[in-house]
Amino acid sequence: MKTSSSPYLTLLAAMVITTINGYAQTAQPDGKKYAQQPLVSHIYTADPSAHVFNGRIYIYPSHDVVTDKSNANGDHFDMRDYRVLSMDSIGGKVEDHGVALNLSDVPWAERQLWAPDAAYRNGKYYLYFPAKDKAGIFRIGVAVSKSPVGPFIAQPNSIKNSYSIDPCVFQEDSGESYMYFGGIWGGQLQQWEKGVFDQEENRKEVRTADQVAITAKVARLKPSMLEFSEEPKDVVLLDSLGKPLLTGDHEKRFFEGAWVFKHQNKYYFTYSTGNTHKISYAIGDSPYGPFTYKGVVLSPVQGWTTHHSIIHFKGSFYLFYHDTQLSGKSHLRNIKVAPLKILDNGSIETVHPFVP
Ligand code: FUB
Repeated sequence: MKTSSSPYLTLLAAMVITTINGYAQTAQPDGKKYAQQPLVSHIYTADPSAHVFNGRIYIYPSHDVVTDKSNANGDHFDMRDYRVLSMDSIGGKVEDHGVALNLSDVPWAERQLWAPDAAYRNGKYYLYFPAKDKAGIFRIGVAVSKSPVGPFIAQPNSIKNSYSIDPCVFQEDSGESYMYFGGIWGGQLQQWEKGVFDQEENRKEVRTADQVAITAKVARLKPSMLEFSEEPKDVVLLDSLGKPLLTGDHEKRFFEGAWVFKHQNKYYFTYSTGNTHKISYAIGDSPYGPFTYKGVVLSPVQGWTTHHSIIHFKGSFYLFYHDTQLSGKSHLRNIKVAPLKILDNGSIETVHPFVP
């Protein structure tokens, strides 16, 4: 399925194309060369949550749209549907399976279908997604399908006790599943400081720089995959001295976009630092944490946001992320994939989005 929008034309107008080592490389206006190219260019895509189901790679991205809205709440991220992409190998043809879920088919949601994730259990696929409800509050919903590409049927209500954005579902081999979620500033997490949504408290920072930073939440899911089985808890992020990361530590503290995976019996909590534009990681011994900050997975890309996922496919790790190569506009993004190296000591080699 294709759409009529043509971000590629915008790209051609804005970028210089050169050829290096036989590969077409597009360069930023400042001459920097991208290390990877967009996976698709017929639609704008962001927030790629990739999974391997039945040996094939499925990507669940946000579907960015052109809009003239713009404000600090992120209203320019005005997405109205989800489409699923898939490929049988890294570098293989990317198939667009069309619309998998429409905003108009989610009874509780009013606008802004932000970064989704997906999971499989007992013969069914679950699409988890944030959206603003009719009161303008971000909640997390779930929709179900028998196929990884949908169509997904939304549950009538958002997940009870869910709030904020960016759900990520991590599953143990046993099937036990945990949802991580949350995002500050436009993601509203700071508006839940008092345990209920505070409409007035829409400042970016509600804690002082020397206070422990607001962090992501985690809750185990019921076997139905449709509800939390417990109250969401804080994902504690520690520095190398074992102290919680502080609000003023914008280089390291959690902003949004959690993604969790397990490697050599350790749990990797990876996330975006938002306004310092990094994807970082922290390691722990339990899906609940605490997680100790270790370093940077992805250095800043072109664009304000980036958002990622990590898969293990045919013996190698891959990092999916987005930048704004096609449009040069912060709300019209395109997804990419890069090889990811995890060293024998468990540390991640930082991926750089530009060729040195
Ligand atoms: O796509 C909208 C928002 O931008 C996502 O929810 C965030 O993670 C950021 O990528």
